[in-house]
Amino acid sequence: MALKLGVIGTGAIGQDHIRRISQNLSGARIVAVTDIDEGRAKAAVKNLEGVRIEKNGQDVIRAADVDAVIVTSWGPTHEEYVLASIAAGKPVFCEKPLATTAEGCMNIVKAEVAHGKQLVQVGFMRRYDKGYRALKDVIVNGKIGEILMAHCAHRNPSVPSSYTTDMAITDTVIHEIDVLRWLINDDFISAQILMPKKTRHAENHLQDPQIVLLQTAGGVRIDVEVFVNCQYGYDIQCEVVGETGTARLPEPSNVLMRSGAQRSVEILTDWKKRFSDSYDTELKEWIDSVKKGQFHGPSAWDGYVAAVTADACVKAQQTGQIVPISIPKRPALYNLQER
Ligand code: NAI
Ligand code: ISE
Repeated sequence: MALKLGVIGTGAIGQDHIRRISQNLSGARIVAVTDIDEGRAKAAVKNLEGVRIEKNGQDVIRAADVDAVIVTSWGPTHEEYVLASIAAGKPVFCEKPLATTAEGCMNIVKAEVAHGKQLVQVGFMRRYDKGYRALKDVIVNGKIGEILMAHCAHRNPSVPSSYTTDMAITDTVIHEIDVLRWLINDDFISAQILMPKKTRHAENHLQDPQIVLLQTAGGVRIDVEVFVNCQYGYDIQCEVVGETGTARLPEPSNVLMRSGAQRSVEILTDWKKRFSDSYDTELKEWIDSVKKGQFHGPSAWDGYVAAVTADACVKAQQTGQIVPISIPKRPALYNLQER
């Protein structure tokens, strides 16, 4: 039987998830959507049959025919909708960030622990990317020995003028924070940010690029270059260095062209295409988990740890200091989760 889904927020990623659930995946169908911009909600489902437009997110969550909820509205609205889904006992897939503050994420963790069963998954889709999964396989199977360091880059061609310096962490590097913790299977203990020479392509108020330095409890050192006005493309790099070798995230496969005395490969320009397969796998596995009632994906706890780490990075941006990160003991509810 198809799982019946309600979607809150039909902007860029909401529309993309609606399209993939309706066209690429089986096992679920959208029955209700909402957006504060009603026209956008209507446009998002204009080619789908039998989808209702609800007045607001709470109506989507309450609806008797909605088995599970997808939250793809703006970050500051996530906490309210995730808490309401838990209160209604409905599984909820929430795009990152789980909440915009660590305190908000902790409210969700506490509500889920009180409920006694996992219901929440956070949209950290890189854990579903074939390349990152291959990298994890190399690490877990000891193929390059103990991990010592990782060198990463997260580059976007450009960002809107509303993008601020802290968003380089909370909106962008948050993906590296989660995926590196998952790859290395260790929590972070400190963060520091270095500010290189600023690009002329960034707005006056935005410090771009930045270098984020993280250290894990086991002593692994990570550097992430975040450069959101790099102009040339959407480029995600990750190289892990172990005691006996190194392993690098594969490049997206593209045709190698020889033309005009050049050898060239296209570089993608947006996150939608770069992680398209990962989003498919992420939602497919989430739909299967909801049906089985067993969750393996990024949990509310992972959302909380990412938020605590991001807060430390933002403090490091503001102070120029090395900021310690302290993660409390993980509640037993999350101990069985695959890491
Ligand atoms: P967007 O601005 O394109 O879309 C958000 C939509 O939510 C808008 O249509 C807006 O009208 C609607 N909305 C806002 N408040 C609402 C409310 N209370 N009820 C109903 N609708 C509401 O933004 P985008 O890029 O789609 O991002 C949405 C979320 O997804 C953000 O949290 C973002 O960080 C995350 N995201 C995750 C990505 C990933 O790679 N996992 C990629 C892009 C976004
Ligand atoms: C965006 O919100 C995302 O989540 C993308 O995956 C990320 O690469 C981009 O930098 C963010 O702005």
